[in-house]
Amino acid sequence: MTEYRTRPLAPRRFDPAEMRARAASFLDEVRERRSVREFSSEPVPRDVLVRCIEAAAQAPSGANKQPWTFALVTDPALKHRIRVAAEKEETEFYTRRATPEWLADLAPLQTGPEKDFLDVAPALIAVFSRRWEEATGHKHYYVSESVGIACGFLIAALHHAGLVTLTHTPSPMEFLATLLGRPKSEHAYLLLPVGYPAEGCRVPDLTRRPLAETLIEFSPGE
Ligand code: IYR
Repeated sequence: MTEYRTRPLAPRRFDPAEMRARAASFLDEVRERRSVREFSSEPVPRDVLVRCIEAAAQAPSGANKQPWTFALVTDPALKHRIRVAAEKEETEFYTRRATPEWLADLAPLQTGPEKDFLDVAPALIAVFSRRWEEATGHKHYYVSESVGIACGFLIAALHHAGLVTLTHTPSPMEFLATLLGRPKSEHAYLLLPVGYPAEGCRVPDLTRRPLAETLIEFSPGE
């Protein structure tokens, strides 16, 4: 029988008071996170972006296949080509593909086909999901769940580092794999412009559903 190596889990126990403080402070921090569409063009330190991507890649994944690739694009010419291709799809979306109901839901966000943030933001992170292993053709498992979790880590890491981002999903996004020369096995999952907010940046005044609508609980009887 094959013996698989294990190692002890590094203990991380906090007393309840400290747990409460940590949970509350994390909540405060994520509560402050907002999707941003008005970016400053100020460059961001590359090593910070790389660290955040490394944090994203610590996410759990189906059978630990880590079915993701993160493309970090800071080249202005390439960002511009991405913008042009994204705006082509978005124009199609806003003028033809979107249902009236969808457009009505988007109205408070004041979005439209113009995506200047793809030029202005100093960095774009294109996330690709890897549906199978290029070398062997073996399929990966729970790919979109795994990549979604990694993107959650990435968004939280960027916010924690003091950067802003937008989960941008021009649809369809095939142009990204083409422009960035990705293999057939990879599928564009998310496009994140990253940077600092523009001076005087404003965001829609949105709130989250109350916890009572979000959480249902099944506790042992009294
Ligand atoms: N992809 C388009 C439309 C869009 C769709 C949803 I759902 C949003 O929450 C926001 C935008 C765009 O990026 O404009």
